[in-house]
Amino acid sequence: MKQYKKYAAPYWYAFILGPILMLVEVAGEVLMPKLLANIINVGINYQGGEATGKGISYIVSMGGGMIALALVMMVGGIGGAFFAFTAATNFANDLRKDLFFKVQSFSFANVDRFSTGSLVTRLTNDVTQLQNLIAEGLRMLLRAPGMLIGALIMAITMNARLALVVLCVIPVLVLVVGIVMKLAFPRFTGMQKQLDRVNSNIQENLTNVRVVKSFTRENYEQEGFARENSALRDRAVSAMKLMITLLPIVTFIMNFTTLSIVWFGGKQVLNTTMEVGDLTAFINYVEQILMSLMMLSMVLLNSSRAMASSDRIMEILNTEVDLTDENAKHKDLLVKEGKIEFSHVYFKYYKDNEEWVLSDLNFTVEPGQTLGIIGSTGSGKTSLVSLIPRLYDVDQGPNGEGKVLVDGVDVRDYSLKNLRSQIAMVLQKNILFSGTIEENLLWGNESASHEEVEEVAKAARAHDFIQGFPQGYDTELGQGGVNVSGGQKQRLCIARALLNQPKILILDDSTSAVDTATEARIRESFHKELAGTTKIIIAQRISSVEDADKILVLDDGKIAGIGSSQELLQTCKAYAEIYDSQIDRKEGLA
Ligand code: DCP
Ligand code: MG
Repeated sequence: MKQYKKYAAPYWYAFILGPILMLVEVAGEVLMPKLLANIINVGINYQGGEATGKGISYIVSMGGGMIALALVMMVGGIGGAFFAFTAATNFANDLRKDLFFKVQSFSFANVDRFSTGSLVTRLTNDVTQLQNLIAEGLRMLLRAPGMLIGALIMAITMNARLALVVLCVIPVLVLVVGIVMKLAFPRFTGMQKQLDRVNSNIQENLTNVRVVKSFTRENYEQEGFARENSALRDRAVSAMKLMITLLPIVTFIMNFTTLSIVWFGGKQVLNTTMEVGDLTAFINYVEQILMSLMMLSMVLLNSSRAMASSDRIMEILNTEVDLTDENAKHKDLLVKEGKIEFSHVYFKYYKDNEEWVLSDLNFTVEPGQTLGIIGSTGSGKTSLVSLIPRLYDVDQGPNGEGKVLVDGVDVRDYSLKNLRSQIAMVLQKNILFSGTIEENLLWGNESASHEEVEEVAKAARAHDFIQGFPQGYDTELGQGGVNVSGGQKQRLCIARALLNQPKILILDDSTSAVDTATEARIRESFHKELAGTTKIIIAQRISSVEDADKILVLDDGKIAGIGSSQELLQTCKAYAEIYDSQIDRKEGLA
């Protein structure tokens, strides 16, 4: 609750005015039957088949009062609803924005823990649940208790004996509503959880619709979705069944009460201990009392739904971002040279695991040099390079603190912004965003000119095929870059990374879909145009890294060998094996 305070604080006036204006409406509602009673009792005073009251002028003035009151009520009602919605929508807006920022600040490790579907549901549906509760709550907060208390007081002062009937009915009603709610609570919580599953299912299937189709799994996925979807329906129906029974039961109790009032009240009227107008008003008050109890129970019920949502929102807000630069010693330091040093580096993704993903890595890459990394899948290549821009942090190894140093400074001592702005990394699973090609390339550096964009496109050997499109650089890319080929996409991603003129460039298997001839030309332009940039190239093909200054052979998270291709052929058995297998294959194909 404390955490929500800051979202409510800027709109405090709406949070206060909403309920207060609703109270104005309630006050009118409670007064209305009294005025009606006055018209009947004093204005008409129908007795013995004749109206003996004060007559038409009194009735008109009372009626005028009722109209004025109705106007005030209308202003209160409209104003109250307006402020309640203002408060709720602004609260939700700010909260959603903060949640989005929070998710953006998540480290890779944080993101690994939530599914995308669940994050989307939390930022949309769960926030909406809270918003609805606030809008409803603010309107009912004073309205329901106000009406309950107001109507009770009016009823008791009007006829205390008759009010006893109401006082007897209230506990019965509270009991019925209580039982229904106790049964409904878990059903609503279950419904919300199931909604989460449906949303996750939709999310996953829509994002991966291509994979689903290529494996012709549509039927299977449809069945799966239908199952989750009907489970949601069943849960909604089971929750609603209770709510549906509640209303007729309450109506029955209300009718029964009205009947009792008419029975006892009618006797009093016949005995002339009660006036006809009072009886009419009394019935109105009884209805108001029972209605306000209903409203209260509805708010309680909805709040139980919103509480489940609130927990899920809090889970995001309370997630500790485990990778920050708060303790960085040199916040203003920029990466100038691009020297990379690994010293006793140990790393694993799940801290409870025994096995290290990377163990005891020691090596240095001088500024401007090219380091090739080669190794079987799962050997830890991607993990190794992720440590350089601090996508993950080094772990405490068995023999002391390991470190990744850039220009001789621990990467944890740079500000994240300064560190990452100088390190361009083309991820293994890279994606483009919807927008034009030029817009996508500008991600690397928003202030770059068109000439600069063309230059990097040429360096990445993307210029020619971009020119081949009818719209050239203004070609619209579909979401994720669906309308370019795999190799074209990789070259666009490389160009995007180059635009920032990074000190360190990391390519994680980024030319795997590019033909060898084009790849050789990309390497050639790297050689010419990125002479000062330190380059790390992860590849499956020996030919991609053969001419690197150094090649690092990774085997099961350990360095199996490091050196030039010539040296490794002599000293590293693992390298020689990969070399032979690939050269053999080439000859076999020839
Ligand atoms: N791993 C993990 N959690 C992640 C990523 C990886 O537990 N978020 C595990 C899977 C592997 C090991 O870490 O056992 C090393 O994974 P890498 O991605 O570093 O492996 P490579 O990049 O070498 O493999 P590939 O050539 O397939 O890209
Ligand atoms: Mg990898």
